[in-house]
Parts: sequence; structure tokens; C-alpha cells
Amino acid sequence: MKRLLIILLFCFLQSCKQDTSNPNPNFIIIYADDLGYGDVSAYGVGKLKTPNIDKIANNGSRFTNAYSSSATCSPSRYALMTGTYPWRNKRAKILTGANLIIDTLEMTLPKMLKINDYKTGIVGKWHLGLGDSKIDYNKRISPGPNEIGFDYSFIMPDTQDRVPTVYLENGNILNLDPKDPIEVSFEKNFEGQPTGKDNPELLSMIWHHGHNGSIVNGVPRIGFMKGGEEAKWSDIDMADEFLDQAKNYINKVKDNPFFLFYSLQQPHVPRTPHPRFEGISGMGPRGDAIVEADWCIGELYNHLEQNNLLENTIIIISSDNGPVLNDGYYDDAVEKLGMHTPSGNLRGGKYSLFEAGTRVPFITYWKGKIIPSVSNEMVSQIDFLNSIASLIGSDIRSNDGNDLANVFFENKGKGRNELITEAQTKTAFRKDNWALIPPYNGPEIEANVNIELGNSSFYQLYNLENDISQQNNLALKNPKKLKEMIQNYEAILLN
Ligand code: NG6
Ligand code: CA
Repeated sequence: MKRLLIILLFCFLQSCKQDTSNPNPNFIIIYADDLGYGDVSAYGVGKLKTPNIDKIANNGSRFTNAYSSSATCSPSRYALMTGTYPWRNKRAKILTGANLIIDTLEMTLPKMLKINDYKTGIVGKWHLGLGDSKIDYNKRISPGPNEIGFDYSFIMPDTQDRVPTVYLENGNILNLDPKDPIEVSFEKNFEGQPTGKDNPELLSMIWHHGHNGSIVNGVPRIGFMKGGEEAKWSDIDMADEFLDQAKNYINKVKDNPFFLFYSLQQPHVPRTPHPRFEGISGMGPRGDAIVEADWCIGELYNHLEQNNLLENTIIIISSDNGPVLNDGYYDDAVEKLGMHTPSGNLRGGKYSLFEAGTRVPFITYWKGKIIPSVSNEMVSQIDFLNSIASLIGSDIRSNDGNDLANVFFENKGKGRNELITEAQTKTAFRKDNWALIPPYNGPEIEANVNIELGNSSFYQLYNLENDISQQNNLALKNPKKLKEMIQNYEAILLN
């Protein structure tokens, strides 16, 4: 009897422990790749339908004035992870087979959460570099996600259009047969290996610019690889693979507070939706890939609901940069666009200093906590680290991020007053409703992708309050505002 009482008391104490040790919500950041402001139908400015994202957006906070730090991938991811402006780090550019650009001593979002007893996992696109010297893909590759704060990683190393076309699990290539080692080069081809340039007869997808290296699954890639046949991913199954891995991860860690960075590959090129999504959007593979991504988000949401995790999980959905149609392959993105407007009513797109480069879909959802709303506060992904830290009671802060916990998760408070955005190492400035683009050399339009980059010999100043599409340059008409903006912008740059 006494023994039974002791056992019961022990069980009671254990259950108390579980209750009090899990006061903080889980976080899932769902991060799309090249998804535009107008690509999410909840934003009401495009023609594509994304019912699953809309459901989350309409029951959470939908931000209309929200930014990725940059108009390309790696710098935006760097800022999201570290809360630091990417232009402070010379290596935070679009990466191709590069080494890790986050110092392993640097504070990161997953590291901050790990210190606060969270389980931390990443599934999907990484693109922040790997290793610290020449990479041998046949050994465990380190440092990488696991060395900057993730307990678990299942990643695509760079992008879907770059070699090596393999998954890495905790630094090791999945399904690699040691008898068939992998070799990778971004300089020259391996003898006897077909390429997009020399073997058009082997292609199921035709390259438009770049992308004429090694051919995998009929798709020509950036760079060259040899070997590792068993390890090569199936492009059409990638979305299902990442979704399964994300669900498995949640199943594994759901009894602890957890952070999952679910980093989608869509709708970046090459757009390879599973055949069950083929033709579904009527807009070709780009539209189909977005519908596929939307479906994955719905599945993940259902999984959380089925596991009674919704009430205690904050879901954030956003994109790493603005949209692009032709990003290097002939895939009908331009031809089948119809009346859809991936940038919404914003000017520019991926790679651009104009608004569509960095103003992205941005949604926060917390069942029963966030009141359904539309927020026009200015916010950035660079603020995640500080805001999430603040919400869970950690005093860790980055210098460039703001604590916007109440704006993101409590429907109250003010967003940012000012923000520097970046596109291919050039910077622009937002303050209140004003947007400043300093003069830059370079083409006005990047011809291959047909996007206005924002380069001009003159200062550009726009009042977004009544000119969201940046059509009216007020630099000459309003010299006082121009001067004030330049001073504010330079003060941050030099800080
Ligand atoms: C560019 C690629 C583009 C895309 C981009 C990275 C060429 C000509 N273009 O260099 O296709 O891969 O890099 O996109 O190779 S991002 O979203 O990951 O930044
Ligand atoms: Ca991207």
C-alpha cells in the first residue's frame, strides 16, 4: 500500500512537472521560396487560389506591410536566423556550393530556443552554406544547421536547381552508397558526364539562362556532379518528402516545446510539382507548384490539429523574397500567367530594390490567442529572433532586430519606423510610408528574368501611402524629405 502511494505521488509530481515545464508555445515557421505578395489569394491582389494558406491567414494576423530582409534567398535566411542585417556580412549573397555564412559562435533563432529548452528542427531548403573548407560530400558535412542551433536537420543543401541534388540528414547524405561516392564541382564538368549544354536530347526541361550543367531527372542544374546515384532526390516527390519529414519531426518532439523551420522549395525553379497537381492551376508548373505548397501547408495544419497541438503552436508563414517568372528554365510561367499578378500591385520582383523584391506574404496564427485581423504595421523577418525571444521570456536580443512580440502575437503595439532592405548587395530604405532608393549603376531591367531592378542614376523617393506601385518619383519635388531620408538611411548604414 505504502509503495503504491509512493508510486502515485511520483506520477503526480511527474505530471505537475510536465505541465509547468511546457508553458511556452511551439513555433513553426513555414518559409516559401520566391512566393510573391500577390501569389496568396488572402491578399486579394492575384488570381491564384491558395485556400489552405487563406484559412490560416483569415484566422490569424495577415500583415500587408511586411518584409524579408532581402530580394534573394541566402541573405534573407541569414537575417531570419541571426536578426542581423545581411549587408553587414560580406558573404551573405546568393550562395553556390559555398561554406556556412553563419559563425558558429553567433546567436541564432534556433540556438536561442535551444537554450530555452526547445527541440529545434529544420526540414527543407537550407542555402546558408556548409562546411568551413573544401567540402567532401562523402563524409559528414560540418558545420551546418546542426552547428548553429538545430538538433535535427533534413535539408536540401542549396537550391533545387543546384547540385548536389541530394538530401542531407544531420550532415550526412541520405542513401549514399560508399561504393558510388559523390563528386561535385562548380567550375568544370566531370569527364563523360552529360550536361544541359552538350546533351539537349536528354532534357525533359529546357534551360533558358544558366542551368546548363549536370542533368538529374532530365533537369539541367547549376554545377556538375558525378556518382551518388542512389542518393539523388526525386524532384516530383520532394514536396511529399519534406512534408513527411516535417510530420515525423513533430511526432518525435511533440511532448516538448519545439521549433520547426519548414522551409519549402516551391515555387523556386525548377518547378516540379507532383503529377497529381499537374494542370491544376491552369498557370503551368509555377502555379501548380504553389497549389502543391498550399496543399502541404493544409496537411501540416491538419496534422497539428489531429495531434491537439494547434492551441499551443504559433504558425508563421512567409517567403524569402519576391516572385520571378522565368528564372532560368522554359516552364510556361510567363506564357500561362494569364491575369495573375504574382507581385500584386507592387513594382519589381525577386532581385529588385522596388517593393515586390522584399514585401512578401506574412501571416501569424495562434489558435485562440491571435484575434483574426489584418495588420498594416511595418514588420520584418529580421525581427523574429527578438520577438520570439521576448515572447518566451528570454532576454537574448540581436542589434538589428526589433521586439515586435505584441505586434506579431497579440494584435497590439506599433511595428517598425524604419527598415533597410537589400537586393544583390545594394540597399534601399523604408521610413514610415516613404521609400528611398539611392542611385546605383546597373541595368534598369534584368533582361533574362524581365524584372525592374531599381537601378537609376538618380535618387528615387516614393510615398507609398498613395503610391504603393512606386510610379511617382518625388525626389526632386520634395528635397527636404529626400535629405531627411538620406540622413536617416546613412545613420543606420554607418552604425
Ligand atoms: C541565380 C539563378 C537563379 C536562382 C537564384 C537563387 C542563374 C542564371 N540564376 O543565380 O535561377 O537559382 O540564383 O535564387 O543561375 S534564390 O531564391 O535561392 O536566391
Ligand atoms: Ca528565394
